[in-house]
Amino acid sequence: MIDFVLATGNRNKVAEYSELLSPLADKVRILSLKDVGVTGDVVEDGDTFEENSVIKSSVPAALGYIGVADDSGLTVDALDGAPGIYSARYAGENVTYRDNNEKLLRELEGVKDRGAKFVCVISITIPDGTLEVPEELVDRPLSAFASKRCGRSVRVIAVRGECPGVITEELRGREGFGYDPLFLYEPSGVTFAEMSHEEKNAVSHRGAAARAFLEIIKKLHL
Ligand code: ITT
Repeated sequence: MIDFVLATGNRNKVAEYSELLSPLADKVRILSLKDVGVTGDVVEDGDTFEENSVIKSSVPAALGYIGVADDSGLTVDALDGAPGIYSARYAGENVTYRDNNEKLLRELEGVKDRGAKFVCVISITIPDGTLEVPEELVDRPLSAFASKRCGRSVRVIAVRGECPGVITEELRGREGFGYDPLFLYEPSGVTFAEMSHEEKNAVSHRGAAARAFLEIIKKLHL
């Protein structure tokens, strides 16, 4: 059994990942930051989803643990990709999902092109000596970035999942979190907030990234 420390403060993500990573349950134990004694917020000051994901997965890695994190967000075509990496704090610091949704609706008032996509980058940051990693899986620039942040030599593997959709004109549904009530998944004709966990995971950015991540984990000798 090997420990992965999931570096997130978002309880919804913990629930989604427990489900998504359940096929690994006999090999991998998922721990939280709290389980390894880390408290407090991580400052996400990267320029890309990839960098922010690695900034988070580097927190347990700096302590010698294998860190896993995701950075995710919504990019809206008519807003030049906003809110993007600022999705969690679109309407300001310490805002609610409702505040962010209301701001998005205001920004898109009268806008016809409502195309958008959800993006999720999962990164795993592996301190040297904890797990053997095939070289072809390693992202070199992100590994250098992470090693600097961790103050020790680490290797990073990163995967990206995306899901295209359309921003609705009003909130629809009560499931999920964040921008889900405004994100229409056109093939189903419903928003992510009108889907069950399973339905959302089957098509979502996080589901796509998690499946790619699982494939990669299978290539590691756990
Ligand atoms: P951690 O950084 O602690 O993991 P967070 O909520 O701050 O949790 P992110 O930095 O990845 O997570 O920000 C992602 C934001 O993007 C999140 O707060 C939502 O507003 C939005 N988002 C990401 N995935 C989403 C999803 O599946 N459904 C709805 N909104 C999502």
